[in-house]
Amino acid sequence: MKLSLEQIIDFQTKGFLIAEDVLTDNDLQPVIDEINRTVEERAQALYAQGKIRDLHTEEPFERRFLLLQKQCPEIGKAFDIMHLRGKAMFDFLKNENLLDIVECLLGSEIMCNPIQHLRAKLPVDPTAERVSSFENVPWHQDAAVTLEEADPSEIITFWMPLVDATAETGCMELMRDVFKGGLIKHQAAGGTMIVPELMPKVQPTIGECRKGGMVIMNKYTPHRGTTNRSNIIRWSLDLRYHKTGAASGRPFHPSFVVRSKSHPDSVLNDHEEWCRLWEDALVSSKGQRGHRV
Ligand SMILES: O=C(O)CCC(=O)C(=O)O
Repeated sequence: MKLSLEQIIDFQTKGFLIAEDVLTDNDLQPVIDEINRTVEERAQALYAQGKIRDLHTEEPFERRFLLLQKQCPEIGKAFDIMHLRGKAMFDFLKNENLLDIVECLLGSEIMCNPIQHLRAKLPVDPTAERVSSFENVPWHQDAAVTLEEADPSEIITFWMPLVDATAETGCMELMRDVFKGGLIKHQAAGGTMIVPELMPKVQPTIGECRKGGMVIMNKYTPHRGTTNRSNIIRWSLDLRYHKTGAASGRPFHPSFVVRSKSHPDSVLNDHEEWCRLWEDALVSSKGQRGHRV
């Protein structure tokens, strides 16, 4: 499926686009199955160590991890793409339906950017002392989580919920048109965020997006993740892509070619090689600054 001309113009004028029904269950289910398998493996290991008392095996994808986390937060440790390095996730990074959309905006020479996350946004806990800025991401522009080397690069974010993302479960909130002004100063305190006094005076758009859809964002579009006020986990993926050869903003982490009309052989199809690239990079990049602030 391709984006229509209207959708492309919409993205280019507002700085974001919510494209519904672009991915099918066939695209997403292998990733969900793989996450479920990891949850099961970790739950069994923690159960064997006596850290989990109830395995909640009957609970669905949207609930089980939450019920396990409540018993043992350790289950969520390093629960992200580069640490899990699953085969289904690797395949999804090159998913044809996803790349057809990416190609509409970036052309046919595309690299997967290493800034890529799987997020399990848990329902808000009113008794918690601290809110994680990974789960409850404050107002920011994605350019602020890249290094200056990527300033000339067009890096586009493709945010995809694995369950319906609504105002209740937690979705993107975005500011239209603001991207035209470029980078706004960010601060590190409270998670990388736009300096509060510099927040644009723009009425934000609530970016509800059903499973199968995606929120596509310019790297200068201010956005945040809203609080999950439901009783399910808002699982999502946020992936980024850039033109082959452009700086990724994280030179010490692996970018790789996912589509190339001119050099189809350059596409990385070897899952084990991708795992090796991440394993090496995670060791050699320890202590490296990834955000600008
Ligand atoms: O998933 C979220 O709630 C926030 C994600 C986000 O801000 C991003 O992908 O840049």
